[in-house]
Amino acid sequence: MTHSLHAADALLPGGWVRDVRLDWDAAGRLTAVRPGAAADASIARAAGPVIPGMPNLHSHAFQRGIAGLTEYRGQAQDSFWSWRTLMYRFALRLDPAQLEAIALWLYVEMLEAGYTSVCEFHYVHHDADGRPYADDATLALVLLRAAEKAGIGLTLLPVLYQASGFGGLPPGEGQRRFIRSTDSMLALLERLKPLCDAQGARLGLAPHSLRAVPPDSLRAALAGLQALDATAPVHIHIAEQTKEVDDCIAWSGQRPVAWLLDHAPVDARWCLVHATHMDADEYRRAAASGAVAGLCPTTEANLGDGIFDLPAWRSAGGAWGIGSDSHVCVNAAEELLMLEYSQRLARRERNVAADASQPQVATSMTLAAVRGGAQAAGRAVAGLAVGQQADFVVLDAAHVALAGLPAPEMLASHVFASQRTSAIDAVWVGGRPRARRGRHPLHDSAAAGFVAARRQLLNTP
Ligand code: NGQ
Ligand code: ZN
Repeated sequence: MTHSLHAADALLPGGWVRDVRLDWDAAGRLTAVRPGAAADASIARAAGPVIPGMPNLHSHAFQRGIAGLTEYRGQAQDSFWSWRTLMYRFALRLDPAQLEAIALWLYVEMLEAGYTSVCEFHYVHHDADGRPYADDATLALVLLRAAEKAGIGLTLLPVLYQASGFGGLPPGEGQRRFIRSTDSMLALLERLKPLCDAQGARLGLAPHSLRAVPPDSLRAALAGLQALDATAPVHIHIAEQTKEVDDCIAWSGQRPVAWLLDHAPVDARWCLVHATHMDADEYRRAAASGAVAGLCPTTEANLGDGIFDLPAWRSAGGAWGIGSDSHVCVNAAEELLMLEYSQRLARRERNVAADASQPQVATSMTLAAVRGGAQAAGRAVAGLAVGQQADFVVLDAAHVALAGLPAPEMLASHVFASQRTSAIDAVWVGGRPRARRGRHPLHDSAAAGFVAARRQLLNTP
């Protein structure tokens, strides 16, 4: 088994470096990262620039099954909320085998597209009637299995979901598969903890949103998590839609992010997913809390959420990462492109997410998103540095979009000018090759399983 790689160009946490030798141990952790290393004929050479693997900080695996199926106007004004109705309908039909087929293909796609780990925000817990499965962890186990088969790193975030709106409004029928008491959530976490540990997965908790989790439950669930693992990640959807902001103000007199900062111990363990609609004070306070902003640019565009103010967040020192969320796009490079382009469109500027210390925008964004993604994942996946996992992506230097360019422009072309084709040669997770020449070994079988599951689901009344 290979434990070393020579990269003519590698993107280390501080920037691009020439002639880097990477060494890792049998557990897949980097033990040495040596710039200026002499090429050694006995060590494999990367086929192009080596960049850190991207953690995907937000995924609802099952939604891969409806990607592309809600792109029609169903009523006079389609919105996030009408999309959600269609998505719920789909969630009600899913069985465990279908979820497994969808998740396996999704994770294969993620690996081929440069994501080396994923935070799974998992909220379909029960059977179609809303009753717990005989083994209450059934669908969580499906996700653990799919991640293990594909070979992607996992942070599993079981979701607490109890209400349909602020003030503890009772859940709707369409939400019956999501609903759990706080005690049953804590029992689920206890059951999952050793299984996650055994797989090298991290277990955290996701209160779905302030809409779905009343304050008392939020407090009790966080206390239970604290007892189980005081450093476990906590993810929450927040301030994604303006209606959520308005409803939160009507309920509490405060905007959602301000409310959360005042009522929960938000710190670096937290990932604020979307956080699209914040005022200037919230940008400053949320960034200062140390929490990661979980940006999902293509889903946020797809659902008409609004535009996150990245310069405000960056200037407040905020950490951020990217997620593919509803999976209308499963491609780390395209998320970065969408994020930067939304800023350009809103501000009529270029290269917004770069600065004097790192003027190459694709480089600057990749490094920031890896750092923030690793923090949100609660795993040692923060890039090419000793002690981190050997999770990396080798760009294809022979790809037409990249050939003959310097390494920073190769990454820029991968992100901004690869015409939606992949410019990835190989993807490694924990020191093991998961995709070669852009393909995962399970590509064909997982794709066939996915197509069959989706066909079944479309034919289910
Ligand atoms: C979700 N998805 O939980 O899947 C949400 C929609 C909600 C996104 N926000 C449901 N992208 O927020 O109520
Ligand atoms: Zn989400």
